[in-house]
Amino acid sequence: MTTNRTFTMIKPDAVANGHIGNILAMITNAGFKIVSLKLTQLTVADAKAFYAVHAERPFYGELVKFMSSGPIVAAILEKENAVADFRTLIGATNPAEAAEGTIRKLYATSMGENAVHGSDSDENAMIESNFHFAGREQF
Ligand code: YYY
Ligand code: MG
Repeated sequence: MTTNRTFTMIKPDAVANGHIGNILAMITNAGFKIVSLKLTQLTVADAKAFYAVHAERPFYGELVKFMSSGPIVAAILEKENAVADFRTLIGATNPAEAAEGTIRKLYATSMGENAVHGSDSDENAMIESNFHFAGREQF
């Protein structure tokens, strides 16, 4: 089932560096509608659970530490073909490899601190959205 929705986080590096407004503008200018939005912070336990799929990877500890280190913006976005189009808008995981004009190219600090998250499938978009937002917060 395709939901035409994806889930994103503006990560602690981009929030700390003052990029919330510019990143949200890029997202809406690219045709995404914001259907849920909040400034929040993950606990260590939240970050471990959110990234549980990466638990065996060598970068997991750093990832959990970073993602719980400061406030993030969580959002659910709606657009036709949302998951794939949003991955295109954010660019490659490693900002050094991200295409010109992508959010990570413009705003990421490093591979680990790469400014934004984007869901990788419709199924994960739904799981991640429900992790962060109650049903009554999803418009
Ligand atoms: O989906 P995406 O965020 O582009 O990458 P993932 O492979 O899902 O990894 C999640 C997250 O982990 C990534 O955004 C940065 C970090 N990471 C890392 O620090 N080092 C790696 N070699 C791979 C990923
Ligand atoms: Mg991923």
